[in-house]
Order: sequence, then C-alpha cells, then structure tokens
Amino acid sequence: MSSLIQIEQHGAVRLLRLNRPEALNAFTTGLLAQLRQALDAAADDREVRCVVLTGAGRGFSAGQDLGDPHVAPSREPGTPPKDIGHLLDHFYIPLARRVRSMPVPVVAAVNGVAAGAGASLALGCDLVLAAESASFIQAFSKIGLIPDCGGTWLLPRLVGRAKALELALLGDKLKAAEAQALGLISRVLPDAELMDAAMATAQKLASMPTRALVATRNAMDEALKLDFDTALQREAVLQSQMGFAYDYLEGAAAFLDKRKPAFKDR
Ligand code: T3D
Repeated sequence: MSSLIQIEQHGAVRLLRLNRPEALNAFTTGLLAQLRQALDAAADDREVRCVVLTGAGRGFSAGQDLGDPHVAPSREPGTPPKDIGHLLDHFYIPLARRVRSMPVPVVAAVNGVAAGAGASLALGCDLVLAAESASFIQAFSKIGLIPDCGGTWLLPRLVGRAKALELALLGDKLKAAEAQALGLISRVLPDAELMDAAMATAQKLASMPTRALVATRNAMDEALKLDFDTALQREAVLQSQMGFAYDYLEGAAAFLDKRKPAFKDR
C-alpha cells in the first residue's frame, strides 16, 4: 500500500492520517480505497480499541478531489456527463457505513479545513475534536451538488433543520468555535494541543469497555428512529446483553474491590 494513509499504532489506539497535504487531503478514489482498507484493518485487529482520524498538513480534507479523472466533468463539447452516483455507491457509501459501524470508537481530530465529504467524514465520527484554526464548509452547494457521505442525515440531527439548511444551502465557512457552539462538534483546542488532546481522549476510550461504548453509539443512532417506549425496550435488550458480558462483571467487581478494571470485550 502506498502512503495516502499514514498509519501509526499507539498502544491500543490506531491513528490514521489522510496524506495528500498538497491538495488539503482531497479524496481521490485511491485515497478513499486506502482509507476504507485502513479502517477495515483496524476493525479486524482485536488489539485496536480506538481509532483516530486526522489530516496531514494544514487541512483535514477538502472533500472530493474535483480534478480526479474518475469523476471530473469532461470539458470536451459533446462528451456525455459522468454518473457520479457510482462514486457514492462504490466509495462514499461504504466509507460512511464503515465509520458508523466500527467495532471501536472513532475520534476525528480536525486539524484544518473540513469541506464537502471531508466535513461529512469528520462529523460521522463518534467524537469530533477540532483545532481553533479548523473550519467546516458544506462546499457541495457551491458546485451544484447536495451533501453526501451521510451529510443529509447527520446535519439536521446534529444542529436541527433550520441551521442544517443554512449551512448546506449557503456553504459558508464555519469556524471551529462556531461549530462547537452549535453542537456540531464536541471540543475546540489550541492548534498546538489538538493531537495530544485527541490521543489522550482516544487512550481513555481505549481503556474503557469497548463493547458498551459501541452499543451506546448504536443504541443512540437507532433511538432517533424509535418512539420512547420502543427505545426503552431496545435498551432492555441491549442491557441484558451487556449484563452477560465479561466487561460488566469486571467493571462491577473492580468497583467493589476498589481497583482499576481491566476491560477486554470488543
Ligand atoms: O464527484 C463528485 O464530486 C461527488 C462527490 C462529492 C463530494 C464532495 O466532497 S463535493 C465538495 C468538493 N470540495 C470542494 O468543493 C472544496 C473545494 N476547495 C475549496 O473550496 C478550498 O480549497 C478550501 C475552502 C477547502 C480551502 O481553501 P484555501 O484557500 O485554504 O486553499 P486552496 O488554495 O483553495 O487549496 C490548496 C490546494 O488544494 C490548491 O492546490 P494548488 O493550487 O496549491 O495546486 C487547491 O486546488 C487544492 N484543493 C483544495 N480543494 C480541492 C483541491 N484540489 C482538488 N479538489 C479539491 N476539492
């Protein structure tokens, strides 16, 4: 594998860094394929208990690479337009599903601009930390597209319909602090502290009961589609599963023994 994704292992934390800094980590099909492979590998590796996603250079990701020959519209008169729906079917949909179904928590460390599908990728992660100088841009409308890679699902759920539509229709740059104030992301840090904070958060998550953390994410996503009573019943089913798992026995025993728990379920 060439190095469009830089991969580092820090204890139980897998750090994945998008690595096309010369184009603000815009997604080519090659980068998308390597990111998917790297996420699959992290999901399959039982030693990995948290994944951190970040970008090399001054950007997180500028979204789809608009010059990628697989998707760039031809300028030759009479050439039929390409069906960019295939790009979604083969790359963005599997990627968005992969992030959302990871068997471990995923932390986005947004180091700079996150535009278009780059913003959707970050916002689809479980926790989103951003540098003060980072920004989020729903760039799609500016080029005649709609939010993708989960954007239409994520935005209204994160900030409500009115603000989601304002962001998506106008496509204005949202600074990290504004994104936090809206509830779009969880935390903003001074630029120099972003990676240390993201890695410390990831190490903390990695030491926690992974199966319960992932079940919490899944239950919350599912509950958005359920009425209150059905959500209560779903909680009971999941809690019953958690109750039979090693981590609950360990967590409760460690509390009573006044010692640090050693969780291992995944
Ligand atoms: O097929 C499909 O398109 C379907 C899928 C769609 C999913 C999407 O993500 S659609 C949205 C695509 N993204 C954009 O429209 C964003 C385009 N980029 C920008 O608007 C700006 O670059 C930013 C606001 C993100 C950052 O601005 P700035 O001034 O900080 O940087 P810059 O100078 O514009 O960019 C730096 C370099 O990155 C530059 O290259 P150069 O001139 O130094 O050689 C620029 O061309 C390149 N770059 C930035 N974004 C992209 C890109 N190259 C290709 N594609 C990009 N998206």
